[in-house]
Amino acid sequence: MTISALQKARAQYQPKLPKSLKGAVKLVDGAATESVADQEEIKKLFPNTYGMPIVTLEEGSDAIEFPAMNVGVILSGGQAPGGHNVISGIFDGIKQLNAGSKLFGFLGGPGGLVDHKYIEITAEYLEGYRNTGGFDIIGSGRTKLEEEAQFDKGLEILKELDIKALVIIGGDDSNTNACVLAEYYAAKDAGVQVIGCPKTIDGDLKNEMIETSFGFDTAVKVYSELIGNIQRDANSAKKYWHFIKLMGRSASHIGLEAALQTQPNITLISEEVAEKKQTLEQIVDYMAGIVAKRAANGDNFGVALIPEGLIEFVPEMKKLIAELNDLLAEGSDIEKEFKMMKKGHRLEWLATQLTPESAAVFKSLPSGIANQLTLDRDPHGNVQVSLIETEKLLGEMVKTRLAEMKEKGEFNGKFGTQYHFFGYEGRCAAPSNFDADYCYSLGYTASVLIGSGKTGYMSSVRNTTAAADEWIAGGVPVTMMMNMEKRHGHMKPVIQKALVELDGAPYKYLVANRDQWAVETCYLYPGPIQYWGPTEVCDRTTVTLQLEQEG
Ligand code: FBP
Repeated sequence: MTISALQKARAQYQPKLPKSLKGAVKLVDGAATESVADQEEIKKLFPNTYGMPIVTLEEGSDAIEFPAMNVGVILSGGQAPGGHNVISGIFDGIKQLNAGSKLFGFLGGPGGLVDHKYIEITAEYLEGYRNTGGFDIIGSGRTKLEEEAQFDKGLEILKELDIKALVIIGGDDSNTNACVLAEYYAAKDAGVQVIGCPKTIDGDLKNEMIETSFGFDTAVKVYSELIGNIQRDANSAKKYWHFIKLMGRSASHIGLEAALQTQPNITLISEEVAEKKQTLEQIVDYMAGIVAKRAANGDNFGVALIPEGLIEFVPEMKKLIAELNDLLAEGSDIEKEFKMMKKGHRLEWLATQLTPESAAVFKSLPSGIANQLTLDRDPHGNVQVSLIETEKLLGEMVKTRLAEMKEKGEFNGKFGTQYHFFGYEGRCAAPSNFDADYCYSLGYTASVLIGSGKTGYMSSVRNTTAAADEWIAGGVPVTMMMNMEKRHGHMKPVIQKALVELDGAPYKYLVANRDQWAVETCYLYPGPIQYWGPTEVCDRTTVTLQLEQEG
C-alpha cells in the first residue's frame, strides 16, 4: 500500500499515556454509584451491574501475572477520528498483560458480531492503522444490538473464538446497548465481559466522569480550520455571507466549539432556541438584524454557523414535522392521496390538512424546503431532519426579510450568499495529538479493566486539560449515566444525552462576546491541525474543555 509522507511520519508517533498506565497498575475502587435518575427502575433492570463503584487506575508496585485472553472489538455508528488508536491501545494493553492474548475485530459494526464476521487483528495488520483516521480497520455500522436473539447469536461466536471480553466503541446508544449486553451475559453467567468506549464527533456523550467523547477534538479542529479559511476569504472579497451548517445531531457542541475557535458573526445554538421558544421568524429577524448592522458599517459580508439539529428545536417546526410525520405515515390515506396528486398541487393541498398554526409555518417556507419536508423520509416514514438544508432555508428567509427592511429604509446593503455543510470532512481526519493520545489511553484503560474482570464499565480518562502524564484513567459503571426515557413509545433505560448547558462556561463565554463578534470583524484563524511544534499549538485541547475545567 502506498502511503503519504505524513502517514509515514505519523506512523512513528508513540501516543502519550497517563503516568499510571506506564508500568504496573493497581485498581482502586471508589464508593458505590447510583444512576443519574430513576434509580429504582434502573436497579431493577440491571441487578448484576447496578451500583458498582467507580474505579481509578493508579501506579502499582508489582506486575501481576495474567492468563492469555481473547478479546473482541466493535466500532459502532458514525466514524470519529481516533478509533484506530483505541484499538491500538487495547491491542498493546492486552499484549502487555500477556503476550499470548489475541484481539478479534467484528466487521462492519455490531452486525459483525451477530453475523459472525470477524478478523484477527495481528500486530502486522494493526501497524498500518496506528494514528490514522477512519474506521476502515474493521469498518463500522449502525445495527443496534437490542434483541436477546442477537445477544445469543453473538455469544455463539464469542464462545467459538474463546473471547472473554468485548469492547464496544460507540456513542450514547451503543454504550447503552453495551451495558444491556453486559447485564445479559452476567445474568447468564456467560463468561463474557463487556466494556464501552465513548466515541462521537458530536460531543454529546459526556458527563461528570466522561469529559469528552473522542473524535470531537479533531473534527471541530478540522471544521474550525475551514471556517477560518472562509472567514479570511469573506474578509478579503467582502461580498458574501457564508451560511455554514455543522454536523452534530441534536446537540450544538460542535457549533459552539467552532465558534469559540473562530469568532464568527453569528452562531445559532439549538438549545438556546428551545429554551427561549424562539420562532423561525425571530431567528430570521436576529440574523437579518446583524446583516443590516454590518451593512451600515459597509461590511456586506459575514459568517453564520448553524447547528445541524436546529430545525427540531424550533417549537413551531417541531410541531409541523410531527404533524407531517403523522399525516404522511406510510400507507395512510393522506399519503396515498398525496402521492397520486400532481406535484404542482401537493404542497397547497397538504397545507389544508395541517392545523392552522402549522399550515402558516408550512406556507412561509421556501418551496424547496417544504418539498424536502414532505419527500425526504426515512424507512419509518419520518422526515429526515439531518437532510434538511437549514442553511439555505435561513439564507432564503433572511433575504426575504432584508428585502422588506430595504423597503422601509432599514437596510441599504447587499446580501450575497454562499452555503456550506461541514460534517463528513472531519469524521475521518487523522487524529490530533489530543485524540491520538486520548484514544490510545482509552483503549489501554479498557484492557486493564478487562484484565481486572470488570464488566458493564465505560473506559474513562479525566483531567484532560493537564499534560497526558497527569491524566486520570479508570472505569465508570455505565448504569451510573442512565435514566429512563421514552423511545418509540416505551420507557427505556438510556445514557443521558448531553446537550449544551446554558449555564455552562463555554456557552456563557459565547454570549459575553457574540454581540461584539457580530458587528466587528474579530475572526480567528486557527489553521490546520499541527502534529509537531510548540506544545501550545500541537497539544491544545478544545476551548470547551479549557473553559469547563477552569470554571
Ligand atoms: P454517531 O452519533 O454515531 O457518532 O454519528 C455522528 C454523526 O456524524 C452525526 O453528527 C450525523 O448526524 C450522523 O452521524 C450522520 O450519519 P451517517 O453517517 O449515517 O450519514
